[in-house]
Amino acid sequence: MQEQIPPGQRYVKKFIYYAALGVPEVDIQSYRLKILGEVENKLEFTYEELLKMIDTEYIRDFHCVTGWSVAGVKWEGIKMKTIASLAKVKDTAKWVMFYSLDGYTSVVPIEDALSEDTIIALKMNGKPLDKKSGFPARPFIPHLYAWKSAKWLTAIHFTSEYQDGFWEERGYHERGNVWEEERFKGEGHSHSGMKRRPIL
Ligand SMILES: Nc1nc2c(c(=O)[nH]1)N[C@H]1C(S)=C(S)[C@@H](COP(=O)(O)O)O[C@H]1N2
Ligand SMILES: [Mo]
Repeated sequence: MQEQIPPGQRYVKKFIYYAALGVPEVDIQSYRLKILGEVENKLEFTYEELLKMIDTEYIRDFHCVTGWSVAGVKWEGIKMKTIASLAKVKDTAKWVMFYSLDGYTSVVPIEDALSEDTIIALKMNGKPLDKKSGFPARPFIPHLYAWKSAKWLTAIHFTSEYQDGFWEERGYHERGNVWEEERFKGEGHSHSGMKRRPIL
């Protein structure tokens, strides 16, 4: 748990579910999570393999850029650092693009992707992610806004060049740090207040 709520956020009791491109059908038998791009070892994991790799459990809040936050969510998943060391990420990797089954994408800087608390989440509040929460997997980075948490995750692409994801293409921030209010591109520490109202 954090000691305080980030600026401009308010707590709500329940998650508000978003599926900008719809909720996809997932066939868990053929599902694979792929790790590719600026890595020495390209990898592919089945859902069973991912479950066996769970190495992290913690309680962290979840913050949507539109201003709602859910307090005290229990998360279980695999540290991105664990996955990165198996894949042997090259030092040419500067960004990570997350790809979802529905076509959604989100991008984060390598430093945030590999932070101590960054996980590939498989369970929330003691249960596998349910269908609308992104089963089987979604990245979770506690200090970034939740649009970076791409549901129905199918690939983690380490890249040397920046590329917009779904919401970044629509003006949302390259990093999206909740403590610095990086909602839209060009916003952050240096400014006070929002320039646009986030509506997604
Ligand atoms: N594939 C996919 N992932 C997504 C989204 C989406 O529309 N599609 N919305 C994002 C946004 S803006 C938020 S706030 C969270 C919402 O998570 P929830 O639907 O589990 O509440 O998912 C993020 N991940
Ligand atoms: Mo969001």
